[in-house]
Amino acid sequence: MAKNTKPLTSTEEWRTLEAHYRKIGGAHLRKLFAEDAKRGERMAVSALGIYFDYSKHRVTDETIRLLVKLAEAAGVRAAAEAMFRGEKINITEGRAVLHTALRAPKGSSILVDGENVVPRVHAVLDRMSDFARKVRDGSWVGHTGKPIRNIVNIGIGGSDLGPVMAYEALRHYSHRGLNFRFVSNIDGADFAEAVQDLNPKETLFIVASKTFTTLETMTNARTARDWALKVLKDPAAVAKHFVAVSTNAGEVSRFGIDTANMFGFWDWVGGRYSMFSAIGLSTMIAIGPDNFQAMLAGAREMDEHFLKAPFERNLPVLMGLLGLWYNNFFGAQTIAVLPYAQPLKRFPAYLQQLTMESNGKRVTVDGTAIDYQTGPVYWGEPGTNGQHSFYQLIHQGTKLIPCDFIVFSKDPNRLAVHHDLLVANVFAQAEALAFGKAEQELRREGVEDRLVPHKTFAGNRPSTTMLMDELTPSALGKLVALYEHSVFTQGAIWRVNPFDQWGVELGKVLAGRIGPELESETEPELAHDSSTNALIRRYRKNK
Ligand code: G6Q
Repeated sequence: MAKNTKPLTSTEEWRTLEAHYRKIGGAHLRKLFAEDAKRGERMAVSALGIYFDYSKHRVTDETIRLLVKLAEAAGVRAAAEAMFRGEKINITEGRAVLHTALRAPKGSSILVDGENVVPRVHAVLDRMSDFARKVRDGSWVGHTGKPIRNIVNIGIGGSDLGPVMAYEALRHYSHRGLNFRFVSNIDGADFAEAVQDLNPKETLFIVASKTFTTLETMTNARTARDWALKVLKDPAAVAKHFVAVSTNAGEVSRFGIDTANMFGFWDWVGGRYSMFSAIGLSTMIAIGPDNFQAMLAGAREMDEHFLKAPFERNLPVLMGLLGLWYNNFFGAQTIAVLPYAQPLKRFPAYLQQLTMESNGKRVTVDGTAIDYQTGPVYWGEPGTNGQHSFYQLIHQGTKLIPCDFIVFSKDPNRLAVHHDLLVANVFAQAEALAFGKAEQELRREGVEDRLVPHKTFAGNRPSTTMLMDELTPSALGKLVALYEHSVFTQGAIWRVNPFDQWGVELGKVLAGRIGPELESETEPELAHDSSTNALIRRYRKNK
């Protein structure tokens, strides 16, 4: 990463953007569109089958030029190259960051500590494919000889959110004879509900955990083993009903899973960047090895685009810069991700981890406290559902919420009536947000005076519309890599390390202390604050 001597907000590029914001920050999209009849076509980039329309953003050509200069000055290109090369850019954990190697083509070479990791990636992919085929065609049978019909993925965080999201997104491509369930929460309700209608003789558990020590996952895995053995009786059944995805062979075999049924990955794959590794085993079983390869190929195309395309036509860079523009200059606190595609219903949740765990940081890579805003809050729900819920605030509330609309031209279900209406709605929302409805228009329509303020839409609410062809495995790969690299772009400019997550540790440590205090038979001596002490006492009394 480029050595930065000046604080970010004192750099010439930042200062110029501040001045530019003062000049154009208040400009209305109505005016920007009125002044330039071609704006809607000009401010759109078409790449890799994604039509990325950013014309409804509060930017001019000059804004984009200045933002691109900021990215260049921040050394985004060199930083990306260093990541792709396998340099140990995750310096707080001393690790390379190589989720891109997971989709590198056979025959290429990426060195970590002098060793080419690409053959290892493909060796695991081959083993996964072999296993997935056997489960899919019924030749992998359970302990009693019955084929597997249910796959339960047990994992949490990065070992859950990607797999669930991808399964839901690509359900159309999934093996319809197999049921997929995902268990993550330590709350026993999650496991109990997931298996309540399943037969252990036909059920395969994938225990997905990089460390194989995560409290939630190991607790759920042990409960799953007890649940299965209650019916299957013989401990040898574990080998047929449990497989592991992990980097920790020792813990896997201690659990009783044959390491022949373990699919590995490596410390240079971060949890939230791991859905294309063996963590995607459930995805591969669902959609089949060929579709999984197509998903990897889609992500790879986006990797190449990110590395090569000029910044003003580079989708991840543009997306990152637009987010930064509102976050740092307009003071926007959140970004709404609104897929007009029901299969992407878990995409916002997946993105929350990707974006917020990555860039929710308060110090720079070298440990200096930051005095500007870093990662915004991401949230969202699929359209059109959100329209009947929270869109009111986006249209008429007091907060500025840039929106990412994601929509596809084709509907694999071929329910044309539905699809036209779905698409009409997303286009309408972006239009309404940008242009609103002015007072004069309402008066012309004869709206009563007292209602005019309530019915006015100020507009000037920014959004990106991403129009893609169809939600295929390849399209999903592109979309995920698009957001991954946009997070990277922002992280490089904000000078943070997007690849660690120390902020999740403190709570784990404190829970480890409180757990025994809740369980203990005798009254424990409590040394927390008075609020926590009172809560513990009340719970102990009532449980
Ligand atoms: C992601 C985080 C975190 C992690 C989970 C599960 O980047 O590291 O969400 O994925 O805590 O960890 P294990 O896979 O080790 O169980």
